[in-house]
Amino acid sequence: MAPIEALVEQLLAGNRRALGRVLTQIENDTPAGRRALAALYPRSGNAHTVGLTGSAGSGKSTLTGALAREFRARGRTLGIVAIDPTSPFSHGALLGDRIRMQDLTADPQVFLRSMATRGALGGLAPATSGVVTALDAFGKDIVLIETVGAGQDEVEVAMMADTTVVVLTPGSGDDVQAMKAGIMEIADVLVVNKCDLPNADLLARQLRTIVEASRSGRLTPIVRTASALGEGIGDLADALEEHRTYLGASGVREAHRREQARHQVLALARQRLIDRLVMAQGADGRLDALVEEVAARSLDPHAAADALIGEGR
Ligand SMILES: Nc1nc2c(ncn2[C@@H]2O[C@H](COP(=O)(O)OP(=O)(O)OP(=O)(O)O)[C@@H](O)[C@H]2O)c(=O)[nH]1
Ligand SMILES: [Mg+2]
Repeated sequence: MAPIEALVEQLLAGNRRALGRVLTQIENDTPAGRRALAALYPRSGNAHTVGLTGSAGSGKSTLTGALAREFRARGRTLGIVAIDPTSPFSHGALLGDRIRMQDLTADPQVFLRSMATRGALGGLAPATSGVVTALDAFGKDIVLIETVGAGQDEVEVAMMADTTVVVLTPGSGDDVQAMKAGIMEIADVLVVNKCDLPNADLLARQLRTIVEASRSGRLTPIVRTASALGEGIGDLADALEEHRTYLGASGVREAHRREQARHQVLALARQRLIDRLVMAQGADGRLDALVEEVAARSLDPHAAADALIGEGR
């Protein structure tokens, strides 16, 4: 058996080291990584995938760590994907509760993978969905995905997770505006974090008004937490489990997964087409020539793009 296939077998048998090695191949998008994904994909789809998004510093990492501990206390196994250079376990020690955090990092039922964004435009590394698939196929009950607060990645998170959590904090004024601008569409659960700070009640009330005004079907729950203090984490875990139940009972999950599949296939196809084009046109210098003309204002960008894909001109 080829090495990657053997690793996939070991992964499916529960070998953490094999999982780690397969993840590296998937992250680097190697041919072996693609073969691994092809083998793992049919074995995935059982985990509850939960994406956490929100502005920088809103407490996503602290919340992820606290949630992981809560779910472990409920007997669930976890995969955690942190699209972030910092570990979710490096924060949240306001109470000096380092011992429990060490319990979590040492817990064989928790698998944490940190990924760099590698300068991709959104906050999600391109290989994230593959990493989530592998953790899912490995048999984790829940996969938590923490993104960097890049503003543009919310939709990408929603396209990857069963349940999307949007984390807001009091006193960061633009948050409510952002809600109106469409975060509401992707939020399955809203979190007002840092509830120990002033104006948390005000923010929660504002959100309630927006949620009720834009209601279509299910009422988006608003959960108050103070992740660094471990407050409200049980309520958040309850809200996530309720959403999972709702997805299963309503048929919404199938519709959502179909939408995700379409998004993913098109995104990958788009990337492949662009790569192919750039490789072909870049090789004979045509791309560079067009770029020069556009930079010199002798050709407009639309005409250059048409020329690049072989239309017009
Ligand atoms: N007052 C207060 N501070 C908190 C709370 N939760 C987190 N913080 C603090 O907020 C800061 C940011 O927390 P993180 O968990 O790193 O936030 P993040 O959203 O992951 O940050 P980025 O990944 O950098 O976007 C840290 O200093 C935390 O200690 C809370 O409940 N109350
Ligand atoms: Mg973080």
